[in-house]
Amino acid sequence: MGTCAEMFGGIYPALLTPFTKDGRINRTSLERLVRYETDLGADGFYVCGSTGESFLMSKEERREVMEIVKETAPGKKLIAQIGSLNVRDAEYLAKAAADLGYDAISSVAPFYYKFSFDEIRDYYFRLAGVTDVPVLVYYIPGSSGVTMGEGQLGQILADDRFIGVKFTSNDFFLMERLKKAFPDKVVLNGFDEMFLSGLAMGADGGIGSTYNFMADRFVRMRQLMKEGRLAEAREIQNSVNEIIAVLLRIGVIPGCKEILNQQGFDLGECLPPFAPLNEEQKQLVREKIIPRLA
Ligand code: MN9
Repeated sequence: MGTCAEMFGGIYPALLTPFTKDGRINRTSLERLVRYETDLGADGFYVCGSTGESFLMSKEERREVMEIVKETAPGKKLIAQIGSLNVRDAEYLAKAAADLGYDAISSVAPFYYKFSFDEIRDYYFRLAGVTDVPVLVYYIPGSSGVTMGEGQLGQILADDRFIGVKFTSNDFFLMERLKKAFPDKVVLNGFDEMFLSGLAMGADGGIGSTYNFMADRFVRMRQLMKEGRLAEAREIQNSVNEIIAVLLRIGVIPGCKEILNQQGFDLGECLPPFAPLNEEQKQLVREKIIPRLA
């Protein structure tokens, strides 16, 4: 079987969710997107993450996305982000992931109410107990507001039901400490613009928004790093970061959707409260990003 690091190491797009004009899930576009990213070399998919706008969706919509992806990506490693402040919704989605045959579930830490660490740990253990599907901790302090230290994350990771962590933080010291303490668990880098830093500190791959349209570049960087070809890998990181710098100005998720829309996909717009991009922002995508993807 191999370790969790071996089984789950790889490149996972944090899958975007295409919506129709009236805000329903666009099945045709979702299937096409999953196939496209498979062709770009994705090892699997992180379904209903932040990038998938899952915190703006109902549990039924999230289940629907999980089902479509499962049908469209046979043989790919599938991780469903089921985290929700409503723990009953999270449990419903954990069961859905099990029914659909997902390889892992993942959850952001419970946010907003400033829960204690004991409450956060109990939340994770509760979700791990709902089904037999193993769990990937989603550590994203910048968005969730929940910071955990090495000892705290370690308490969760020490449990056999946890396969590792999706690490969306630039605290690479913490990443290194966790990987050193748990070499067999998988660490997946979360910030695309710092992908090489993550690999250098021990990450086994990554999960990212921008992999939706350039997974191939991350696959290549990972391969080059395995071969010790840092200078070539950094050239690709530089090329990727020219694009991400623009995306950070206009908004990453609406921006990723706009890139793919301009490439002929029909992903629609983000759900409110995300605002639609204005003409100036679309122009930036057209002039500063699309030519760099050729
Ligand atoms: O999945 C993503 N994080 C969030 C990880 O969406 C919060 C990243 O891919 C970032 O969007 C990206 C830009 O900062 O690195």
